[in-house]
Amino acid sequence: MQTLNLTGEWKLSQQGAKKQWPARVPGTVHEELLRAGAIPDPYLGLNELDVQWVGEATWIYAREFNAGPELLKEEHVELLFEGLDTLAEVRLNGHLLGRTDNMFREWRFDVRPCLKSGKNTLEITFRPTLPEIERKVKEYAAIGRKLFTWGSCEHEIKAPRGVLRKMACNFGWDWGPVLTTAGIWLPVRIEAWSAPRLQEVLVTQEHSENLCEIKVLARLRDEIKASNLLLRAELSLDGIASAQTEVSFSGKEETLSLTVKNPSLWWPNGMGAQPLYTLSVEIRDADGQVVDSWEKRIGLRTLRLVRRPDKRGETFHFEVNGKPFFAKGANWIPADAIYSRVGRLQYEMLLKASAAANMNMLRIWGGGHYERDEFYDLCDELGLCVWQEFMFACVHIPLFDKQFVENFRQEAVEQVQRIRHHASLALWCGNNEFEWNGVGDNNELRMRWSEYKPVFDVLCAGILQTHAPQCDYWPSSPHTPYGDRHDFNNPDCGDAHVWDVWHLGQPFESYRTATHRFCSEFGFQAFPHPRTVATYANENERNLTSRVMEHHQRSASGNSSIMRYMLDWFPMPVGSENVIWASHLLQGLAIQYAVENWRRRMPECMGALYWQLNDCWPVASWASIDYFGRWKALHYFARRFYDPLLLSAVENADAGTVEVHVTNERDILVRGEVEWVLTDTDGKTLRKGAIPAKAAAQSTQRTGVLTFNKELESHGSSRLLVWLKLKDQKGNVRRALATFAKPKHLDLAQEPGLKAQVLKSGKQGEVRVKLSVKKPTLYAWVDIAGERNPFSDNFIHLRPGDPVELKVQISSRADFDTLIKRLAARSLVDLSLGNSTRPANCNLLA
Ligand code: BMA
Repeated sequence: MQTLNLTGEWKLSQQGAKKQWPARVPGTVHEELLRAGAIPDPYLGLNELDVQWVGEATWIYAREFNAGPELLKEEHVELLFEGLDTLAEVRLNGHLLGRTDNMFREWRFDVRPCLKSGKNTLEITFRPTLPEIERKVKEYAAIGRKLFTWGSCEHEIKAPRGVLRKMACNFGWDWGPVLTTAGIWLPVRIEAWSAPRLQEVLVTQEHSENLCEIKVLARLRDEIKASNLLLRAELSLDGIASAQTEVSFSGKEETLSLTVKNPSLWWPNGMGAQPLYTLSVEIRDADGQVVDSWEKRIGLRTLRLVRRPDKRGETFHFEVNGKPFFAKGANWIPADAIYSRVGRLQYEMLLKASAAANMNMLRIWGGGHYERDEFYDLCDELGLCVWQEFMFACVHIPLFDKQFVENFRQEAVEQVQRIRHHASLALWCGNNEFEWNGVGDNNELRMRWSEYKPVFDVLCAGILQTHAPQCDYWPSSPHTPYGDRHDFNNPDCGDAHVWDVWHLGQPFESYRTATHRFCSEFGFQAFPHPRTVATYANENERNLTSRVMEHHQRSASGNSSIMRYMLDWFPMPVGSENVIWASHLLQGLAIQYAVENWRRRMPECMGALYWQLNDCWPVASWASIDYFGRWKALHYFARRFYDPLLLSAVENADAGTVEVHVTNERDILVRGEVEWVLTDTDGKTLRKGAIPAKAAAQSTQRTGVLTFNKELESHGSSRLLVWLKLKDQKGNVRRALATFAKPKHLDLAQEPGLKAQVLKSGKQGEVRVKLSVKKPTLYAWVDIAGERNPFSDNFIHLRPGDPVELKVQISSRADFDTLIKRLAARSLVDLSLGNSTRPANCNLLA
């Protein structure tokens, strides 16, 4: 096959205007205009409002290219777009090749009739989306069908965007700007061939003890005339061949098998290694010439969703290589609203941070776009299982329109085929929250069950069965498989979106009574890192109620919810920077409450994926990592509460008790002890002791209950702190703290003597910071201006006489002195004292 790559330099212009800008393909109009300085950065201040015209205009991408005569000699010559966003008209040398209406499909056009040898002109016109949405709405109204959008924020396009196959959050979301993009967002090329070509390769695996049988089904695009072709497959690991075989081709498809003895199995993060075998498939002609080939990296593993009836209802857990595991992770949204800018580096930054926080699963939420191949490659490499949704979220879609459904069907087949070989792929799911809010009979503003079920129960499941038979399918998130389908969050079966805290205003404590089987969404907002806020709000605009701060908060109840919960838990912060930090602590605490509870309920609960991992612009949101990649406190908390070995405590202020729990997700028994020290808030030890701790592999144990009712009576709940430290047989240490009063009511020393000593670590690019205190200190954190997320841990509790050392990754080449100048250490008490730039009491020890 010959290919002519058409990515690279194009020209962009607005219809009716003379001016032209250079455009890079793949890309989007917003990206180009921004690069050319033709629009202000929509992520700063209120600029987003000034660039709305971009999404309302018609844009033309054009380029010239030369086609050599050899291309035209081939039997088939096709122009292939891997992705067009969204309403495009494609013209070659003035001939209209076709119109497109789905951003998630590839588009192929036969160009033999109009391709010339020599110079050719390609022109793609992108129409704005809103008039098309309006046209469709009218068309549907004429047949008596209405559509609606359920929005959650003020700044969003209210038109029923679900009529188009385009990234839903493009029209605004409760964490995202309104930037209706257009562009050639994925590679484009001409493909020309005469010899037989592979249409698709489907790989399946059967595992038995120490053996993996791989079946490779290869299908050709066209029926071949003579059976003189050979299909050959080879599997190798780290360049060493582990199996190879070949068969002769007859007809249109052929299957061959490869047997791997003692396969190196692929495991999710934290459970083992992620070996990736290279599988290459070739077809050769009678002369031994390779006429087409296919190569992918696969992992040898089984990965299934297991649902078995039990006394409560039905289990919902994932099993890898026959082993059940607790899914720990977060929800993924597009990493940039101008999504064409996201490259491997940004993927790598976010996915490595997920793995570093002990996550093993991400849910690719249905309101964005299917991610690029690099994303799934990195998930394979890092052991991050993927819960993949079809791109539907919180919109009414015209399921009654056969053309719409057919358009989606083609998209689904292509996307399922594209990512099915990935080791990390754990599940395909139909949509986000349709069964929550979108479907309901006897209401003309809901989708009808009779139209919903054929698509989400039957069509999608069938596509998976045919094109990825070893990947499970789940109709919606959340979904309840039994009984009344409206009971979408039934705790006894299926997955659940647990929004009692935040959206329903319940207290954090309510998480502790939630008994759901698998929590695929729950969350709490915080502002981004102060340095990120500084990118969009000037110093005099950082009060929460300023127009700019409100603009960068898209949840209608966002700021008031943060403040209301803040008053429940923390001392009133003084100054806008401290409000930000307090929101971080609050968010971390909320999600810690939730996840620790569900991990303590293992195996009844087997999954917690918080809403949300990342941001698509600088904004207040539920994310644990902000748009610029800065970790909020939650991400450090996540690293602790997702640790395979978890020590957690449940206090009961009325009874004066503290339950101590050890959750052990490792393969070995944990044997050790939990040392406990009861101090007053001045740090004076009142009582101490140790309890034996034992937790079998893959289990969670309540290892003891400590009683402090006498001390509670004599000292009062505001003056007691229970410090817990688990030490296992291998010397691993995990810490936890229990209190009987909320942080705001604790009688903590205002001058705790927090000291940060910078120590050389001996490793390049790394130093250590030793944190110590004179008085008990809660949520001590270190921040180095200019560094992104350099710490091994942060936001920790410190007891006098028990210092903690953090490792610090230094990206800049700063010497020790400058580093110390840029380092600040603070803790909870600083929030209400208004200390925002308190320099750390630093010592340098070489
Ligand atoms: C959910 C999601 C998103 C939303 C989030 C926060 O249920 O599916 O639609 O952004 O809540 O409101």
